[in-house]
Amino acid sequence: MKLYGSVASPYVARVLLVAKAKGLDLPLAETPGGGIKSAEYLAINPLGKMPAFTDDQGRHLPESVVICEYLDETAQGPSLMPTDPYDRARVRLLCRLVELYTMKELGPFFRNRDPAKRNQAEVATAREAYLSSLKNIEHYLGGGSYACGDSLTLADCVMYPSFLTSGAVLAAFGMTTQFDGLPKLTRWWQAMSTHAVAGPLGKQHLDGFMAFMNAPRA
Ligand SMILES: N[C@@H](CCC(=O)N[C@@H](CS)C(=O)NCC(=O)O)C(=O)O
Repeated sequence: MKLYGSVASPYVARVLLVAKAKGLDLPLAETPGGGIKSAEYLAINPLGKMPAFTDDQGRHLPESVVICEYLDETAQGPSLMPTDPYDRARVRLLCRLVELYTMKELGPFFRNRDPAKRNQAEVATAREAYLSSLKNIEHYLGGGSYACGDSLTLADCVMYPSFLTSGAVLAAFGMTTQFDGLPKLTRWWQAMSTHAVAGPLGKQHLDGFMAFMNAPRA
């Protein structure tokens, strides 16, 4: 069993967080052929993105949330899905809101992170959409410490690295307090930052992401 990719990627970090929360040893592997667009890697993941996962039978899976669900269903350790069907739906919904809106709206910020080449109109539109995605997540968060209750679920594992990444990107735009006026997200952030497994994994991800952001570009 192995995971291809780098902990600097929020999509990879969410899978690593699921594995750690399950108590599963999931080693990170270098992408073969020198990168995610190489013929060797595309044979494993034709989407040409990280992560990709290979199970014990040598079968491959792309897409981080799909991998997270597969690990939750197949590995020993505490289930990361609630038992109540509505709560399960809410976990899937939160994962989807992060995926379809929050992370999508981060794209324009990431592309415009160089102030000298910034498209202000594109950033202004993304800012509205990004903040609106946060309000929707706030709406569906539960009343417990974590996203859906008082123990970790897949939603927490997907959300946490995503918001670490977005926090780092948005800081460059003066948006240093993502969760202002969003009490449930504020409380959730505190719980995640101090969680015994999520806290250290989150730090590892953020260190890697900052190194990636600060690396000199050609
Ligand atoms: N929906 C994918 C997104 C993965 C993704 O976009 N990964 C980035 C790294 S953070 C990547 O590989 N980008 C390269 C590319 O899109 O060409 C997932 O959840 O696994």
